[in-house]
Amino acid sequence: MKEEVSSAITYALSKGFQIHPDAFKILEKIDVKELQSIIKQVVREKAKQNMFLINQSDLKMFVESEIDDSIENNHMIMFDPTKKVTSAEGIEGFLALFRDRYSKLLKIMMQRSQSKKLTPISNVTNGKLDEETYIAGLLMDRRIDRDVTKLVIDDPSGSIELLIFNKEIQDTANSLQIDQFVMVSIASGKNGGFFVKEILVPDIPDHIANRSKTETYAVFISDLHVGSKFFMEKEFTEFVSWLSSPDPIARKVRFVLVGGDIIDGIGIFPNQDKELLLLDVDQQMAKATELLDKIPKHIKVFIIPGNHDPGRRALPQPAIPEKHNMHLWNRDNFFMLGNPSMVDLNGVKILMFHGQSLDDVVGSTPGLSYAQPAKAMRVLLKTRHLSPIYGKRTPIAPELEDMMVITEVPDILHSGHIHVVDLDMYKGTLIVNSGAWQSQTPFQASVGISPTPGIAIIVNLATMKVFTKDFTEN
Ligand code: D5M
Ligand code: FE
Ligand code: ZN
Repeated sequence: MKEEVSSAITYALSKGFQIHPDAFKILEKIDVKELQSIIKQVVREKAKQNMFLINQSDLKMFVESEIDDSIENNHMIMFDPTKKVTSAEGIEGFLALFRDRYSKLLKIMMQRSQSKKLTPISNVTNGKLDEETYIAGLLMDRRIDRDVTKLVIDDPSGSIELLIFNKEIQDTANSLQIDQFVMVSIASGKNGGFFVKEILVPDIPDHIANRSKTETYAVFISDLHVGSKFFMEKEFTEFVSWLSSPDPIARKVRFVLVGGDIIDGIGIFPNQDKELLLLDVDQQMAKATELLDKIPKHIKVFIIPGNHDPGRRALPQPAIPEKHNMHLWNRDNFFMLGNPSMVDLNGVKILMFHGQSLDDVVGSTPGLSYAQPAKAMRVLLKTRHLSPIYGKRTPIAPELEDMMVITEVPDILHSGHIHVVDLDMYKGTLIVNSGAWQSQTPFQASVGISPTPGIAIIVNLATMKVFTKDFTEN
């Protein structure tokens, strides 16, 4: 018997465990370099359940050849901004960014029948209009003047001010995001000017989501905030051990998606150091790496950054730089991606976006709140843009291409940032906000945010059935 195997057995025996004869065979097959940490993990798990016999099923998942490979785990990275982001382009860049936003969204809008009646704004300023005239552009301004709502819309040919008198259309106008793309049917007013007859937004079409051929599970998490005094290490460790437990669902997990805010970072908000346990980014990253490293190798892990992670803050964000977590970058089953990114898992298209812009969307849209982030995520799908509002709290880089446009309709839209678990289904797209692993911070308490931490979201990619698993219980 190999020395590592006998020392693993000795360890288990010393903790009062028995080892089933079948388990010995499996022990022999485990990579000796990992044997010690695996046996410790199994002992800890079983002791918690008051079971002191280690059998075959407790060890199987640590042996590659014992993993059920009939469960498909195909992945394709469909979009990752990491290699595409450039340095700031200055004022030229902002014009280019908006122009690209306009042309990408116009292309999406062209699939609507009304787009045949589109006219450039510069052609409608002289007052003579056809029965049905549509213009399309970005909503630059909205003002409410007693009973009249005024909109300013720009396209590359010019700018136009429009009036709305109808209450219903005013409500639609009030739910629009500033800087979003709209298409509007207009008519000339009796006393000059133009008024709005109808507002159309890009939106996603009703569709049937793609499915995995095999019953494969994907787990969605975000907002670990490792390094914060409020990071829930115990619950997070429980979650990671669950992934290698004999639980029948855990056995079918092949993907874990991490939606940003891996660490708490340094200097992200005033006086943050009072809330930190680890005072340096590399220490925080090392701790996060140590925890994530226990995810078994047959599970593919996709990680995007959030506003607390190292690297550029402005959207789109490149992947967390390699120098901070070389070990994860080098692991074959870990994929460090930018924010936002799109991955195809067994045919199911998943758009991952940390969710910075949700603060602006919640803050500027009547009827939305932090308690229901999925409703705010619906707005992103309707605008076909992950960060429509420019110049508020969400920093957006002046790239030549607007990489935040939702060009392809996702089967799942995954965000975090709000720290509240919320699920929704919108026109065939599953919306997931994956909560957090950080308990309520004093700041969140002061602004009335009640997080729901310690919960993982699990999706069966064959059926799109979704359920939650709470690791704060017991
Ligand atoms: O964001 C955690 C939560 O706190 C999320 O709901 C947004 C909210 N948040 C973050 N910064 C602010 C400010 N400045 N005002 C109001 N609400 C805020 P996280 O990215 O984890 O810090
Ligand atoms: Fe967060
Ligand atoms: Zn965040």
